[in-house]
Amino acid sequence: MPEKLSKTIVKGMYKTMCTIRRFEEEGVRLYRQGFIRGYYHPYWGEEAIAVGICNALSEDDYLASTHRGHGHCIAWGADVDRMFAELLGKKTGFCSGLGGSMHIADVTKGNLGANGIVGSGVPIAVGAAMGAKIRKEQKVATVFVSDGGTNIGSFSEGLNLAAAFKLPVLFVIENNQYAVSTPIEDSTGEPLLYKRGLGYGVSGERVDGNNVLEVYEAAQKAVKNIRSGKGPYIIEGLTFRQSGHHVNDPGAYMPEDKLKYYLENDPIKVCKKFMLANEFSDQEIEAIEEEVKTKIKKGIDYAKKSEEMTEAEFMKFVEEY
Ligand SMILES: Cc1ncc(C[n+]2csc(CCOP(=O)(O)OP(=O)(O)O)c2C)c(N)n1
Repeated sequence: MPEKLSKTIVKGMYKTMCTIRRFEEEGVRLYRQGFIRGYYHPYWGEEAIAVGICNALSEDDYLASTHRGHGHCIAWGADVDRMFAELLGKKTGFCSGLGGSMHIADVTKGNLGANGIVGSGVPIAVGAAMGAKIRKEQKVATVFVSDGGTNIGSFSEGLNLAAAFKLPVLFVIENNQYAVSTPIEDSTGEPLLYKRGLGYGVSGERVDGNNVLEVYEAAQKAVKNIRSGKGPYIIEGLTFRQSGHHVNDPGAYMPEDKLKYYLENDPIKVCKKFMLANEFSDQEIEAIEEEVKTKIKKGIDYAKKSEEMTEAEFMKFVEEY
C-alpha cells in the first residue's frame, strides 16, 4: 500500500463505490418495475468522483448536488434505507417522499440537496460558504456540477463571488462529456473545463475521474488549502456517462468505441485492480461486495414496507409551505 494511503481508507472507498453502483442498479430495476415515478438519472460510472471528494471532507462541511445526485448523497453518508424510501415516495424518505430522486436533501447533516435545476447548487454552496466565513467556521462548501452545468450563468457568477470574497468553496466539475444528447465538443471551445476559473482568479486542475485514489489525493490537497483560507478551487474529474441521460434515454447517439473504453476503465474495476495489487485478496473484496448486497436489499425492503403519506398529511405540507 502506498505510504499516504491506509487499507481501511481504500476499503471504505471501494465499499461506498459498490454501494452507489448497487443502489443505481436496483433503483433502475425498481423504476422499470413501476415503483418509482418521475425521472431517474443514474450516477453509475461516476462513483470515483463523489467518493474521492467526499472522503476528503468532514461531517461539518456542506454539500450541494445535482439532478444526478444519488452518488453524492451516498458518498456523503446518507442512509440508503431512507434514500430508497424517498425514491419510492414514502414518508420515511429524506424529504418525506415529496422530493423524489432529484431532490434528496438532509440539511441537518449539511447536505443542502440534490437539485433538478441545472447549475442551481452553485449559488446554494456559495451562500453556505459565505455564511460559514461570516460565522468564522472552518467549513468547506462543496458543489458538484456537470459539464453542461458549467455553461449556466450561476456557475460563472458563483465563481466570481467565491473568488472575490475568498470563500471556502470546492467546485467539482464532473465532466461526463454529455449534457443530455450534446457532446462536450459541441458546447465549448475549451475542453479543459477547470480553466473556466482562471478568468476569475480561481485555480484548478483536471484529474482522472475514474480513479478514486487520484480524485481523493487532489481533494485532500484542495480541502486543506481551502480550509486554511486560500479561497475557492476547482477539481474537474474526467469521466463518462455510461448510459443515456436518464433511464428512458437509450443513448444511441453515444459512440460505441468511447463507451467501450470507459466501460473497460470503469472506476470500480480500476479500484479493484489497485486493491488486488496492494494487499487485498479476492476473498476480502468479495466480502465487501456481499456486505453491500445485503445493505441494499435491506434498504429496498425498508422502502417497500414504509407507508406513503395520507392525503391529510400531504395537504398539511401544502398549507404550511
Ligand atoms: C436550468 C435548467 N436548464 C435545463 C434543464 C434541463 N436539463 C436537465 S439535465 C440537463 C443536462 C445537464 O447536463 P450536465 O450538466 O452535463 O449534467 P449530466 O446530466 O451530464 O450529469 C438539462 C439541459 C434543467 N433541468 N435546468
